[in-house]
Amino acid sequence: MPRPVDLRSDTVTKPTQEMRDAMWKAEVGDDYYFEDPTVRKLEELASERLGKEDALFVASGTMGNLVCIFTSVRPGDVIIVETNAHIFRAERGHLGVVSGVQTKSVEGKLGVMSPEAVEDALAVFPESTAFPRVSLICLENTHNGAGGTCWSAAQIRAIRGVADRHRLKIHVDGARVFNAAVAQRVDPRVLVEDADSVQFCLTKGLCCPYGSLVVGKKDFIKEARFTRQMVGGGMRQAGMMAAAGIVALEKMINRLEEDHANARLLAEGLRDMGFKIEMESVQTNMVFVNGAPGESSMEGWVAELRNRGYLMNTPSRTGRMRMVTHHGVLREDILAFLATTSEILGARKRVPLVPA
Ligand code: TLP
Repeated sequence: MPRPVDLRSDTVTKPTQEMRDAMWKAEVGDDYYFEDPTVRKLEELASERLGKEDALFVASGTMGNLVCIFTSVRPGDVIIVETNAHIFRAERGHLGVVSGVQTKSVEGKLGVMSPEAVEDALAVFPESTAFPRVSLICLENTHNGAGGTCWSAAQIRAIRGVADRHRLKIHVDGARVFNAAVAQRVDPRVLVEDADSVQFCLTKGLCCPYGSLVVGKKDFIKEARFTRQMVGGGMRQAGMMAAAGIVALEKMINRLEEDHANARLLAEGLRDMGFKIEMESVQTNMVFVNGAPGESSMEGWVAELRNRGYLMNTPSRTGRMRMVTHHGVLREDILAFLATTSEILGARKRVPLVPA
């Protein structure tokens, strides 16, 4: 029996020993009074790493996106989102509930919207009395629903051109922006220089137990701090959590490359066995499988893997399923996973698992 491996998400990563030590020893204070030195250190490090004026520590990616969007819009505004954007599909509707915005979705190619498609979407809202104001374009880098795919700096620059022509702001949901930077071998600053606001998560592949950061201009972060307070996100001795974030930003980014290599190994191995995988979408630490080989079913395969101790997502109604590599998944685990899959498929040829 191989060791249990969790391929559901990179959110399952656990704090490293170095993080636990840093948390234990963290110097703390009441952040409401700006007296937590460790939170301040993390915010300074985040703004420096992303090349922005200031940063704000928030509870989660969802809170980071919510705070940025609420701070950038007025109720009734329209925001442009990609069809499968996380903020639109998977954040319990805070866009409507909290910010009171409407969304105009634009279909991207592997999650990347073209400037032409964004222009077309904007054409629906002329500047005239009856029409709502469009205020913000949201990008997701990496794009989770599209497969963990990357926006390049040039693609973002093209959207900046559109935003400038229409006087719009750009928000980047950069939950995994360091994966995008590592995969493209660029400084993360390059990927966010055209954004007005960015949120990134410490809790995905970076192994932290808690938190995201919002970065932007000083005035924006000042307003964002009020929004965070409004949604109950004000913090006290949060330096305990921020301490892990500092270790993440200093030590955990370069190793994301290993996760990407493992995802590639996984995708190629499954493709070679006949699984349906859009290889173009395998750019970082995610592999989306769109179908099992031949007569076998995704459900049957996943059930067999679960019986053997693998933690797997449930395939969607269309049979699509995401697997994510991270700090807790080694190259040997991927090789064992592929060997197990091959064994399951071999057995299935003799005794069909799922009746026809
Ligand atoms: N993504 C999670 C979940 O959807 C639960 C995952 O497993 O991938 N933006 C993006 C692009 C995200 O992928 C996520 C979380 C968030 C925002 C929200 O972050 P949290 O979970 O910290 O609120």
